[in-house]
Amino acid sequence: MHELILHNYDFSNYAEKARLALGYKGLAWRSVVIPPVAPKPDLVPLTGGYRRTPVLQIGADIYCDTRLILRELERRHPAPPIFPPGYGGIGNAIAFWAENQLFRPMSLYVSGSNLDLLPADLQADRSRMRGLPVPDPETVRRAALRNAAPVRAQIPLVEEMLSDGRPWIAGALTSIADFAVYHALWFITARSDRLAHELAPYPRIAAWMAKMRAFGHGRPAPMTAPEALKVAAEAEPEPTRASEPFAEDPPLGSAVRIRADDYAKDPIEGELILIDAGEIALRRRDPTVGEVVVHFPRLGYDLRAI
Ligand SMILES: N[C@@H](CCC(=O)N[C@@H](CS)C(=O)NCC(=O)O)C(=O)O
Repeated sequence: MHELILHNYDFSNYAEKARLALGYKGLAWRSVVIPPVAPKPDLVPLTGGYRRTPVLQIGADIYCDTRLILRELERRHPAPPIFPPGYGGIGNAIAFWAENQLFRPMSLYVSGSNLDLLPADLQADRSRMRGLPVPDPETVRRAALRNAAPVRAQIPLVEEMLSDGRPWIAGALTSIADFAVYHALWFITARSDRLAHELAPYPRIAAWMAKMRAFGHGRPAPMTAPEALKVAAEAEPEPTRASEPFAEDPPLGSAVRIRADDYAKDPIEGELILIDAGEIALRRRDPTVGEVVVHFPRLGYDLRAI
């Protein structure tokens, strides 16, 4: 049984989502700290080009994107559940809102307000990642101010979700909705308390965030990037389960290219070996790590035959 290895860095909010899921499930894991900006020479041999954060490695199987990472943790460690029966529809709908309409202005507001605390090359990297021109600091500060309003207009919606006294965002049970909303709000004060006043008026949010924080991060132990590459090189990818493709999907065994449909659209190429409504997996060979299987969620990714 291979260890869970999370490639992550401290101020990544999506990494915080994964760390908290590991804590909620009470799991031991190895933590590889990756650079917050490209290039990521010790990560891309594993992923084939995916550079986002976090990435979960289990031997020679590489799971990209927290939408799949949390599902995979659930598949291997079902209790306690992040996707309890009956919560999938509402949970995923809330998560989509939290990670798009809520988080995008949040990231511009928070990052622009903490410019002096962030790595100097972060803004330039993120602009390049989105195919945008590199902004000067004044432009970043103006964008932060413009995005205060959509943040302030949406935080009360979370207080309202909790206003009937429910313990968790989607109802009686903890679900994916909690993890997705939490990491967006966590980002507000992850780097400094400068924007803590944005959350101060909301007692239900404060009580709920304290319960989420109490899940902790499980039992992380450090691992170096070369060690993680060695684990992949010495492991065989696990056998894949049976596919359930849609009629329009490329056939299993074909050469395909997959890329994120929002930003950081670096293409990843390989042989299609698993596809169903939730997941797409490609087998690839890399000179450093040999054969690996890279797994993506279906939604949020564009798949083409090449
Ligand atoms: N949909 C992805 C989003 C991941 C994401 O955008 N993460 C940010 C960091 S919080 C990122 O990758 N930034 C660029 C980088 O770390 O290189 C997920 O759920 O994992």
